[in-house]
Amino acid sequence: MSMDRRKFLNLSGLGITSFTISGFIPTIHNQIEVAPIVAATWDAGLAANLAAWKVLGAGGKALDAVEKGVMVTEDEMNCCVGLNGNPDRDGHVTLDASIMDHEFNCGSVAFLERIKHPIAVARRVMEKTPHVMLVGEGAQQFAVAEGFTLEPDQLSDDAKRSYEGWLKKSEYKPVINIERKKALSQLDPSLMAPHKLSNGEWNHDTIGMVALDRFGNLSGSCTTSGAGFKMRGRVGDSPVIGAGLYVDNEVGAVVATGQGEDVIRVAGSSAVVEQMRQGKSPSEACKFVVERIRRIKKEKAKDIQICFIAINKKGEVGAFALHKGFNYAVHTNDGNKLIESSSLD
Ligand code: SD4
Repeated sequence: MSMDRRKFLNLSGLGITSFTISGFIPTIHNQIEVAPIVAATWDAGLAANLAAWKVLGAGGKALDAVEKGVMVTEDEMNCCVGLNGNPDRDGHVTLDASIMDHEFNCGSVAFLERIKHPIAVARRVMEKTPHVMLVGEGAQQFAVAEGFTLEPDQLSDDAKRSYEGWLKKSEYKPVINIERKKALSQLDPSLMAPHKLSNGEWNHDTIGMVALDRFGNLSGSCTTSGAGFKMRGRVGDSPVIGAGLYVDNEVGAVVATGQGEDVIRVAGSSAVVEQMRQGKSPSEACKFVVERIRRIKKEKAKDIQICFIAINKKGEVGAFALHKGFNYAVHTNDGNKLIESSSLD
């Protein structure tokens, strides 16, 4: 069936006036629309999903939903995703983000400083330039030319405390969301406190979101402050199309979180999409690629976390992680809930 036919299937010619199949809703005009769905990484995904749902539930486009959704997390004071995140080892917060729509349009920014909403800049790169990716100073210049405000070059109080704690040892170890509480306490117990949220949960550096809209179109987004205390200039998987994010509207959309270097190594999100193309369910496809990473990393796999969430064209969502502790939020017409991901251990 062609993509256009899939978007709206008119049943009147078939003499059918009403039926239901999972994921599809007949409208009063007898046109089948897809039931929208959005999924986002970690517990912060719950709030992000609510913003995305304002778009999707009102009949809006997946692309708008995934941009608006993750902007909530970029704004979050208690969250490490945007400018409130942990700095690099020179004390500067540098941000990565990417966005992709249902027609292989994509845009990303990397090593971007002092801009509050890198995801919105990534979308402008996609829509207003002939390029896919802008980095560093050039990305910042573009953002300012597009009217984004240059925020002060300063750390949030929490990030400042974390950085001061890190400076005591200045030891470079990736501090990625392998249950952040544990990772930070291994590094230095004094780093724990700043990252504890008022509800006792621990937050993460990244949010990734995938969505299907009523037109049956998929989109995805990913935004991060990257690995805390990374080397200056380090770019992770999140802005790398095919690694941190990939969308093929014929098949599905996938987003990654965790140790970016190891997601890049296997072109992670694209690899998950290819597994869904071969017929695997979203969670089977995520598991397949997580297992591949574990094989590659051998005993070093215990030191990293890798997680994928995937959505397919039917609106089925799945996830898989290398280790326990990864959760993701899914919003459908039935509400918004947090799901504990399956993992290899
Ligand atoms: C990175 N994948 O920069 C990101 C980190 C992450 O929650 O997912 N943090 O490698």
